[in-house]
Amino acid sequence: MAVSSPTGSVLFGTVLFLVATGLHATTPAVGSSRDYLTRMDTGHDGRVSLAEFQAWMGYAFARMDVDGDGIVNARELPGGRGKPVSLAEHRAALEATFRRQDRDHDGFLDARELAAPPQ
Ligand SMILES: [Ca+2]
Ligand SMILES: [Ca+2]
Repeated sequence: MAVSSPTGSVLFGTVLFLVATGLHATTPAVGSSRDYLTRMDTGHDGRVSLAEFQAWMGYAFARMDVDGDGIVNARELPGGRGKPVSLAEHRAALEATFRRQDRDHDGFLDARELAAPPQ
């Protein structure tokens, strides 16, 4: 699987970051969920583990944390406003999102679960 371009990754990661932090409600298009899964699924087993999910989203966090202080503050958020988010808070929010999306509670997100609206 080809690794996406940095630009595409940041765009995608930013969208999911916003979903994960509840700043913006976005329903991923069903047609693109397979592509999302392919990009996140670094183990190539057709599903996304919590570690893969957090690693992917952590990458987006790192890109957004321009000054590298471990906190994405309002200045660094799209639109320049919003509540500051620490990496620990971000990871906790990601885990909560992951658990909610994992409808069958098998510890992985498949394409269908990834495509589901935020729970
Ligand atoms: Ca920062
Ligand atoms: Ca699952």
